[in-house]
Amino acid sequence: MIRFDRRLFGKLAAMSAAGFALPEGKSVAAMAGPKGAAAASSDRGFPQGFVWGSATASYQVEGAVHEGGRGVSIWDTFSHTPGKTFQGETGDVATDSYHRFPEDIALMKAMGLKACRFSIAWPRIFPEGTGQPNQKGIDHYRIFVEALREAGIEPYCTLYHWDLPQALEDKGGWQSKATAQAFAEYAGYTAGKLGDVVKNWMTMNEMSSFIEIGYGSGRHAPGLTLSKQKLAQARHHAVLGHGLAVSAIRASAGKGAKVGSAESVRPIVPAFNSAEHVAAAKKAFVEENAPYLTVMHTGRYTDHYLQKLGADAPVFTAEELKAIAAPLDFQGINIYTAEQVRAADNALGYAIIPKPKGYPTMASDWLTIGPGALYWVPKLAAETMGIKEIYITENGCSADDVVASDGEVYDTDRVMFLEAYLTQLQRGVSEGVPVRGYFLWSLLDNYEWADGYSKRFGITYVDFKTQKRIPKLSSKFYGSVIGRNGL
Ligand code: IFM
Repeated sequence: MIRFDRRLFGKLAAMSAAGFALPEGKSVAAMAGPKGAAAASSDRGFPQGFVWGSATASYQVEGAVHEGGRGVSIWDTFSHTPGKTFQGETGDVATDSYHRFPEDIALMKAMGLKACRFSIAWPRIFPEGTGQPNQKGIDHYRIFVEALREAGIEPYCTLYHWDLPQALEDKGGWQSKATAQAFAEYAGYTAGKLGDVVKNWMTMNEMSSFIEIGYGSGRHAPGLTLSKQKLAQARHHAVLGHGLAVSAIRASAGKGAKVGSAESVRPIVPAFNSAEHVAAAKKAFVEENAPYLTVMHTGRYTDHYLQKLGADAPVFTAEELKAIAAPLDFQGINIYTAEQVRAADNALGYAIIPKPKGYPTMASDWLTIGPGALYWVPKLAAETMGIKEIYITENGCSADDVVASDGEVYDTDRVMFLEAYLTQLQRGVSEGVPVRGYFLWSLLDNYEWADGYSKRFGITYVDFKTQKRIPKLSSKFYGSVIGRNGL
């Protein structure tokens, strides 16, 4: 039994005043009940206007790789190279969303989504990466974005989600500073053409993934395993491309444009909530994200990062650092896993705890479960880097979904995952962590890069033979969260 507690009543009133949703529209007074006893806790609501969305990316869903004047991307080349992807699968067709987007938008609308995060394929706009733009590419995205708006869904556009034009890779890709400049030109051009219908722009998705996996381990396109020095330089060119693009978008997108990025940070969480582990986690967050988020928000590489690289450190100028740290309107953060950190008596003051054997994962072996990251990561980003507006631009999981005999998909494991993560997000938001929205990865099962179609991340099941879409139990769960603006 919940007893009446003046502090709880005060907290409810304050939350209500701050715009937090109470269950089913109840007022605080109504909640207090006839004798003043609180009937239920309202601690599970989100602020009014919280942005609920889903996310996808061009190469993972569009297909139609030879249509609309699109040029070749590094993922076309890589996925068609034998031995690079699961069973040689490619994104040639994917979920065919280039043609089927009206159906996808209808799914979003049925769920009550307020926003859609999608990406533009650079080779659809500049088939050769630079030079002659392709009007058909702009037309395609305009039609898509207008259809979203028509459905009452706000577009959030990412300009680079890994499908680099092959022509640029042939000239060095992210190893070359010219790619950073070409990216800024493409970003500025596209924002100029679509700025009247798109207000929220993200430069790049997960620099840390496309550089470290594409040019470091070689598991992703373009499949290179560079030396330490060349890899450090490629990282620098990626953050530089981001910074230059921020200014280019601002110059061309027109009034009301908001600019950010979507980064996959090292998802630091303290071993548990104690003063010493939290202090260690703060140090770790800055240090472990040194080449990406930290330099973007502080305008410098940390001493430790540069010392560790020694002679392999990137070559850069003060002017470039200034460009990289161009102020953002928001920071998008993609979160899947958590890295537990403890206080340590070493030069850094922290240590990352290796995952014990048998640590739980979802269907992808890298996807260890760590819901606390949705509380701690945005909190650490706000507290250590002063970031004032955050979106969770990706969160979700793979699961071994099957269609049941009644035709439904009961992904109770994904529902459990999402409920646990959203609970931690709500905890942070209710404490004032400045997260303004959440984009679930992903609307649809889609092409999961080197894993091909073997890993399903969607809240909508896709039969890749027929392209039939089946909303999973998790899409109904997500729809109910959106509908009540809370858990
Ligand atoms: O599918 C990817 C996405 O493209 C980038 N973030 C992680 C997702 C799941 O692996």
